[in-house]
Amino acid sequence: MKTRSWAEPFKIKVVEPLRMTTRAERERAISAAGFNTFLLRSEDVYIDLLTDSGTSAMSDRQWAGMMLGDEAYAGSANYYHLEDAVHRFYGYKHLIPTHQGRGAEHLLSRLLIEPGDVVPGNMYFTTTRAHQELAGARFVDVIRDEAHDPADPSPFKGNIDLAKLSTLIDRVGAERIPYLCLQCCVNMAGGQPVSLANVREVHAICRSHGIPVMLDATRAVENAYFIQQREPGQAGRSIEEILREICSYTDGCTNSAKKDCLVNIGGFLCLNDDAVAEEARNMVVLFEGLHTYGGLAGRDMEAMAIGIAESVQQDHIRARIGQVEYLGELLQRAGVPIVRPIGGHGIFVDAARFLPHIPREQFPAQALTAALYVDSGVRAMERGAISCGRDPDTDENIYPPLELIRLTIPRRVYTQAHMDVTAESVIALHEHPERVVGVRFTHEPRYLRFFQARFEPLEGQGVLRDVALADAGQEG
Ligand code: PM9
Repeated sequence: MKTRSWAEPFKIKVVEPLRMTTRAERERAISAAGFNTFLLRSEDVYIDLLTDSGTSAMSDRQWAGMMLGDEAYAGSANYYHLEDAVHRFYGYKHLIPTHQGRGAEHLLSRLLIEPGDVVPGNMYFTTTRAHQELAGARFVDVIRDEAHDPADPSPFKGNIDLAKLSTLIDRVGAERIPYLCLQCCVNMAGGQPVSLANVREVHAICRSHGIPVMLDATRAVENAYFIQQREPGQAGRSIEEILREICSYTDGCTNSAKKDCLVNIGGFLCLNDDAVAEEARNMVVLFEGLHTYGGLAGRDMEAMAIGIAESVQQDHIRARIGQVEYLGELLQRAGVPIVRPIGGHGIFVDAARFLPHIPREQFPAQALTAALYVDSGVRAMERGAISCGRDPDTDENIYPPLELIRLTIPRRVYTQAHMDVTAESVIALHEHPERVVGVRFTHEPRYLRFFQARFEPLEGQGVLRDVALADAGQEG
């Protein structure tokens, strides 16, 4: 039987007009932004694929929930709704809301890490590692090797390498490992999921050494979908069931609710241990707010409680990942090098392969994000050496194996036509990659430099030469 097309499981009730810009306007805008897409004004962006964080469209039910905000300082009804949703869908015992994910990471790191500790995890994430390091720990990557190879098609490239984990435990001793950080749909690897079998095995190893497992549940729902689709024996199970099972092998989680949970702001820390939760509830008042709001308005917590229930619906998650796959397949068919298999929240273009003429020291991924913006007004994000930062011991730039740009798809925001326009621009650049010019730093902030760094192109004509100039450059 011929496969029938599918469409988004919603219709559009409110629209936000977009501004089209000219190439000259975009050249001025990116130059004023120091060739860093984080420093652009959003009004100068046509299709915004910077991030899926806080950029979702909320449903009419979530907006209705916003009107039910109970803005009492203490004991808001919305906190209890959120607690019910977290208990039901994630299953943890204690909930501490935070203003966003890094608020939860900050609390967890301060609570559990002693200076000199080691935190293993499946590839670093920028804010997570920064908080671990600020608390005095060193992050050690124990992800399987295939995660570092953009072309490797393994279905669960987020998996932890159990041999690497055991070797690390033997080398540093379990007492130096305050917890293992297990990330779902590993962001810097291309949104690559972990398998349920791997989570189970990691749990067993850590348990035998008394090491807690802390989940970064930011994209756990998307991870549950990949388990349902790709892992033998999981096809008949619901997303809700799989999500609960993932969480059941862990001792707590940090969560940026700005992603899977379909809200524009919010996060939470969950813990099963009563004593640690008691300390976290005490500490949250120092940094976020009272333990029943953690930096959020009541209405934000209500929208989150409703968003969590919507996030696990099969038709939602299928369409969400389906849209990412649609864009990825357009690019793959045109021969654009992207991370395979297609991951959860975006398409990650292999900038090192895309721009072989730009050496790593000239930051090809940073240059490509700027050039893409100049070409079409599409805003992407660098996910390579700039994001990775400097080695804390040597202060040298780290050049991770993956030098990527991320075309991140906000949830329920863009249409298939937006994906077509995006693909056309990436494909046009890929036809003449020599047009893109490398960049160097003009300003490098100390923490999480990718957010606020400034650059300049290595040649005077901007970051994207036109075709005639590029040809002349080739000849010369
Ligand atoms: N992720 C993202 O765009 C937003 C900030 S970094 C550009 O991918 C994970 C896996 C994340 C994440 C944020 C956070 C922090 C923790 N873990 O941004 O503080 O992807 O809510 O969450 C971003 P917050």
